[in-house]
Amino acid sequence: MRTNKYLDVNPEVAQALAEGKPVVALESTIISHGMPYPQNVETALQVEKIIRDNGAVPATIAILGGRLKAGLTAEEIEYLGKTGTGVTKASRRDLPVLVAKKMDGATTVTTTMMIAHMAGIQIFATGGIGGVHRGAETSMDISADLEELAHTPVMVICAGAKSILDLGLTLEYLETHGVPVIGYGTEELPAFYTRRSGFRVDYRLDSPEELAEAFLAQRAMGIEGGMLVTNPIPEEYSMDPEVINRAIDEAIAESVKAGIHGKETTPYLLAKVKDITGGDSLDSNIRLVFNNAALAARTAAACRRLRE
Ligand code: PSU
Ligand code: MN
Repeated sequence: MRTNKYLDVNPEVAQALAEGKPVVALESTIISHGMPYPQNVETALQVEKIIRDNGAVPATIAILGGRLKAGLTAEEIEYLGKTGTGVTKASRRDLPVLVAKKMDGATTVTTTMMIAHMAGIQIFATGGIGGVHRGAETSMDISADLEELAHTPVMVICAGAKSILDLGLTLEYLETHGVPVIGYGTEELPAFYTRRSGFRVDYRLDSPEELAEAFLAQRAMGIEGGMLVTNPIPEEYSMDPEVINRAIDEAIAESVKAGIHGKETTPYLLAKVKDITGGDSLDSNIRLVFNNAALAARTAAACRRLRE
């Protein structure tokens, strides 16, 4: 925990942390840049409910008026969802100026991990992480999320990564930086919309208790960095790999043609894929986030039991 004068932990989250109760962090770029309004707000509120139903307290994270917020009100979530891409997508490099200038920022996996750690929250659920983009050998576009996983002691529970990324290079990068990549109930890295990618994860673990044991061992040994848990989308919501991969290829071709680069790339590709698949991908996206939220809450509860 690295608390500081810019951090506001909401009272419910602060109380849960003080009592050692399970808390799960959630990001806000998925709200502002990852989904359209109003589904983004509905999803964010439903995710919080799922976390409560599974025995933990949700802490959605964002930067509002220069304050680092751990735990948002429903009104604040509505504001972020409605403002959408009008809110700055905030990665590690953005924090100093956003805070100094009292601006708003939607937190990515990177900044959600940072602020969760400042608040003392160890478990974080999201949809997908950033990674090494296809063509990174020339663009050098590698998400800061991977670097954060290498340094910040937070468990990130996601549905793998979308094949807008080069999944093989993403795994290589994580290996180099010492980040354990766990498959939840699978030996294969899930590819977000689909359960399979053709790439193997480092380890398969099968229960929240096993996840908690591995994470607490990492902490007890003082090993720097976090842990990536990849949880496959439930079978009934997974997409036809051919359909989704064709949509992704088309989205990438359009982004190249339109000259999209830098931090715009990921939001642009996500929106294009959604347009091309006519909203089917949005439905899958929502379902997999629900699935990750439930696993995160159960894992946070398992961490608590193991600590007692
Ligand atoms: N991938 C998704 N959905 C998302 C993101 C990534 O499937 O919403 C968001 C997350 O906030 C992630 C960020 O941390 O995009 C990565 O952006 P970049 O590739 O610019 O680092
Ligand atoms: Mn990038």
